Formats: sequence, structure tokens, C-alpha cells
Amino acid sequence: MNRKECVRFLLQGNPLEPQKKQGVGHAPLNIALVKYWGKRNRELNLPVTSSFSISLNSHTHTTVETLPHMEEDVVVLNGMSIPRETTFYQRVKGFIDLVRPEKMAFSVTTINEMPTGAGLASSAAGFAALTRALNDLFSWQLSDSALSCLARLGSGSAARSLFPGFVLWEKGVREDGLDSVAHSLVETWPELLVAYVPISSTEKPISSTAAMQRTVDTSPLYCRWPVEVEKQLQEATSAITMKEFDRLGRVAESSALMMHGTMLTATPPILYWLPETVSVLHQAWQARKEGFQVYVTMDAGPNVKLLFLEEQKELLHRYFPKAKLLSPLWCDHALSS
Ligand code: 2P0
Repeated sequence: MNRKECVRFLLQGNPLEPQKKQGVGHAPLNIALVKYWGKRNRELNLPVTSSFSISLNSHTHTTVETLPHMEEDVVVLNGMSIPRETTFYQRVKGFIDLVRPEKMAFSVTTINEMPTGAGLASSAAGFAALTRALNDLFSWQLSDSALSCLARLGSGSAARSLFPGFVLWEKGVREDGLDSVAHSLVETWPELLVAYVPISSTEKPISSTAAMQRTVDTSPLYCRWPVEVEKQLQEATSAITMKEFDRLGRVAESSALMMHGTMLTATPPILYWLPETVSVLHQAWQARKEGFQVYVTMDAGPNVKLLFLEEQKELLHRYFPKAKLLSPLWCDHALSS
């Protein structure tokens, strides 16, 4: 099954034309605690392993409208019109092509609550919000699982940004990927906090899509990745059920370091870290020795995210003066509107 066939299957019995002039959708950022790194099917963004994230109370808001007298889509991000030659424009257009009625152009207007300069701008929240906006515009009656499947076709990690709280994206086993969808866990943990240390917001030297592919294709360590992720997923969910913060922190930190380890051993090697990334890691390990139970995670970039408990919140700025707090999102009524 290719992307178009997959979408046709998901939309069976649903309107194939917009039912109103404008659709809106909202979706939260998410940070993976057990990372997604590697695809078993590149066209459908089917992952090699399941992954596990926490959604954050910082949203992307998207509005989609039909453009009756125009031939080309218009894409606006944070008030700036995006040129059609950019990868961003082409990815948005490519996603709309999957559901586009013949000769219909759209405008897509997106606002990120998180400033783009923070280096946390995410395709996950972007494609999840766009999926919800299209769902609204076309008045589809799709389940959250079907929406997660659809969002995944835009960007893998978008499958997780449809949901609040702790979210598990099941890798699935089907070739068509219809079982590769995410869902929230019932457990919440309101005392768990997240922060990030901004280090650089310049464009990545290599996209995460390309970096994970190179890692799968060339890292001699990658064969170990699926085995370790399986153990990490068990450990993370068990730590959450038992409310054992150190266990959760250790597994999240280990997942991030292992992911960067596989990249470092790719050919040519991939290193997103900057000198300051290493300094923040050392600061976190020193802070732990001194009693601040703080753990780090990093994505495909140099910025460091921190995990810690509310009861130690006052230690955050003592150890990390530049850190900015990001509250997790435990439930969000706006998401299902
Ligand atoms: C994650 N990342 O689990 C991992 C950890 C970055 C590091 O998912 O090719 O933008 O669109 O499926 O989802 C970023 O990769 O990649 C990502 P595509 P995506 O959050």
C-alpha cells in the first residue's frame, strides 16, 4: 500500500470535499522519553520500534481554508509566507496532495506557541495540527487512531502529538501500517516537570529524516537498537506505574544517549551536539551527585531537555540559570474539538 492508497482506505465513507470554508486544529509538542529512530518503511513512516513520549502544554494552531480562485497553496508560518521552494512548503503541500480534490488550492496558516528561536519547532505538532484542521474542514468522522495514522504519513512523531499525557506509539506489525498508531496511557504524573536549556536555534546540519536513515543504513551499532528499545519501553512504563522517578529518568537519559551513540557511529558520522551541550550534560551529572534528581534528554539537535520533580523545582535555576520550564499536558479538551 502506498501513501495515497492508505489515505483512501482511512477515509472510506467520509466526505472527499471540504464541508465548510475553514477548518481549525490544535496539537501539542511532544518530547520522546524512549526515542523513535529508524524506519522500516520510509514512504509510510513506519518505525522500526515503538516509542514513548510526554506531551507538553505548548501547542501548534493551524487553520486551513480553500482558495477558490488560486492554483497554488499558500503556507504561512508565524505570520511569514513560506516560499514554495522550501522543504517546509513542499512537505505541507505533499501532505495536502494526499486528500486534495482535483484542482483545489488551500491556504495553511500555522502559529507555534513555542518561539521558533527556541529550537523546539516541531514537525510533530505541525502535522498533527494540520491533520486535525483537515479533519475539521472536511468534517471527517475519524477515530483518534485513524487521525494518528494519517498524521504519521506527514511525520512519524506526529502520530504521538494527537494526544495528551504519556503517549505510546505502537510500531505495529502490518505492512500497510494501519496498526502503527499512538494512544495515551491512563497514568498521569502531575509532579513531573520538563525544562529545556536553549543552546542553538540555527538550522540543523542534517534533517532527522535523513539522519535516522543514514544511521539505519550504516551504523554497526544499530542492530542493537530494537532490542534495547524494547527493554526501555518496559522499564519506562513500569517506572510510571510505580511512580519511580529515578528509573524513568535513567531510562529517558539512556534512550537519548544511545540514539546519539548510533548516530556518532554512522558513516559519515552525525553529531548534533555543540560544546555547550556537553557542558550541560556535565552540569546535570554534577547536580545529581549533589542531590538534584535531574535527568537529560536530547533530540535531533543541540538543545538539552531536563526532567525533574516539582518538589525540586527551586533547584532548576540554581543549576541551569538559562533553563525554561515546559509543563506537561495531562488533558486537553481543545484537541478533540
Ligand atoms: C522522537 N525524533 O522520537 C525522535 C527523537 C527526533 C529524535 O521523531 O522522518 O520528524 O518525519 O518521521 O518524526 C524526529 O523525526 O521524522 C523524531 P520523520 P520526525 O521524537
